[in-house]
Amino acid sequence: MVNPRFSILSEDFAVDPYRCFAQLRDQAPVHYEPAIDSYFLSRHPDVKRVLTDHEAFTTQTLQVRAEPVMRGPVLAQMTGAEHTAKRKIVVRAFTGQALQDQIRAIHANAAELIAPFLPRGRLDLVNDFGRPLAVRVTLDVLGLDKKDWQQVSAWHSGVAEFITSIVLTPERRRHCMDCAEQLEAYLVPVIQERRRHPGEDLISRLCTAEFDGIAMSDREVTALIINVLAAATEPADKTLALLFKHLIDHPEQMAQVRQDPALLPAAIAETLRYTPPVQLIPRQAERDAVFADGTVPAGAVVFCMVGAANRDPDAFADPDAFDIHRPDLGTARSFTAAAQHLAFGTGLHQCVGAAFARAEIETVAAMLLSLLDQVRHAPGFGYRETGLYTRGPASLHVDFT
Ligand code: 2IO
Repeated sequence: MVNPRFSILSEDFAVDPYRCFAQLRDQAPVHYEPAIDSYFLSRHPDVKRVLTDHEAFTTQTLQVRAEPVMRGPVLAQMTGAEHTAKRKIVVRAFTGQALQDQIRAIHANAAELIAPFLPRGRLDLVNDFGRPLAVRVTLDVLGLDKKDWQQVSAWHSGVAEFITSIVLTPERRRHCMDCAEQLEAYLVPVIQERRRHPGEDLISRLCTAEFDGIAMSDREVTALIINVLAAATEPADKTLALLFKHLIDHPEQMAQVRQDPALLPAAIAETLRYTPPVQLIPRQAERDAVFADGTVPAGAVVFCMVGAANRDPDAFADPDAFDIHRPDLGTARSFTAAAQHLAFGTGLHQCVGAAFARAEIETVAAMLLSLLDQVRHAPGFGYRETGLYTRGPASLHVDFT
């Protein structure tokens, strides 16, 4: 038995969830959390089953977890022909020529943001660089005005807090809703303008695209813009900082990646497996579901624990080691539907931005590796991660040159 007082909501778990995962998988693979009336699944095969059995486990819970701040239905809520058509519209906006243009924007943003820090020899990779970069790249992709980035960033924080919090006080809920309402009011005139004068940006594509005769309403475009804003921004700075943290902590692997940049995708894939920035994926049980360790009742909310599943010894050998050479990683597959790690989810609703995410982290990491010679932890700062739903370093102070 796991300590009966063990809780996902405890301070202990928040400080370091990774040290609890083995016990959860072994002794409570279907862990019930009474305070929030939800089930937490930690085994790789169980998580995979929940994410691929779409009949038994639906995304209905997003109606309360996301729709209020998204201001409409997101892609993950849709099913059938509508889902297929609209997913294709979004996929197109994030692959092919569109992706090539986005890589140029990523490059330009990163170069501009890093420049002032180069003479100083020190920066906080999360707060000085990663977070502003993530927001600006997303704004460029969407075709929104970068001069508004601080305002949009503040609204985004409120939206992200809503979808990623496990418990929310009525005051915080009000704050998040205010952010979402103001963001919507900012976006509606932009959408109307792009419908009249479409450009090459993502908002224009969402406004004008049609697939099998299916196009999007203003409400759907708004929801998808906020969906993309959150999904492209929230995990990006975390992944970048975690990649550098792991490479700094494993100097021999850092040296290998510097020597052979072709290893960078493996380093990114292993970072996503080892420390996925999105730790939880919610689903709702359509009917009673029996697992080896217990039953999840119909209607219950189920959280897939991606971090725990990615370290299941049934899926990866020596799972608690960071190893960019691990034979079971499958780097090329790692950013596709065939991925063994579950950082992008799996099944029908697997991340549409996986190729974009890879391009973003790869472009920026390659640039930083060549600019930040001898990058290492700056002494005296300590290291702390925050977040249960999305999780990453609170800061990452590094010295270089
Ligand atoms: C609102 C956690 C930022 C997504 C959700 C339906 C968002 C959806 C995810 C990721 C990252 C977010 N869920 N991306 O887990 O689009």
